[in-house]
Amino acid sequence: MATRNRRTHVLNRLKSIDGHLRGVIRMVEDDAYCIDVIQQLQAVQGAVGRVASVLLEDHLQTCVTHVIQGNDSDERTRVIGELLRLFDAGARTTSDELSTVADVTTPFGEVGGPLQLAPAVPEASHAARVPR
Ligand SMILES: [Cu+2]
Repeated sequence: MATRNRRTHVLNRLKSIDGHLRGVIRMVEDDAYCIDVIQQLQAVQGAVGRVASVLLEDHLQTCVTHVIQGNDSDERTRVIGELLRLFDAGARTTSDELSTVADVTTPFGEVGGPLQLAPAVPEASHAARVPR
């Protein structure tokens, strides 16, 4: 984490996501319609992913750049290996999910941006639900 500004930015985003997730918890406690809950969870997932992207960009701009410009080849190999493992883990995750790009405005504030669809939910769990 390079700068205090960036750290504050990330913390503010995480606190916003925390508030959003608490709202989803309230929806479940209030027995909200399944699809509404899932849409809010997708919005949370998207927001979490964007925070991860901010952190990755910062890591590339600071730690990785520092190591690449240095003379320690072992450290360079280590940092590149870390990034490759991160990339592989992300590729495995996203290939398991359908993804789309959409903007979502939520009852808990603006959470627009890329949206990942959750894995399909068994039809039976929706059978007894009636939309409000
Ligand atoms: Cu870093």
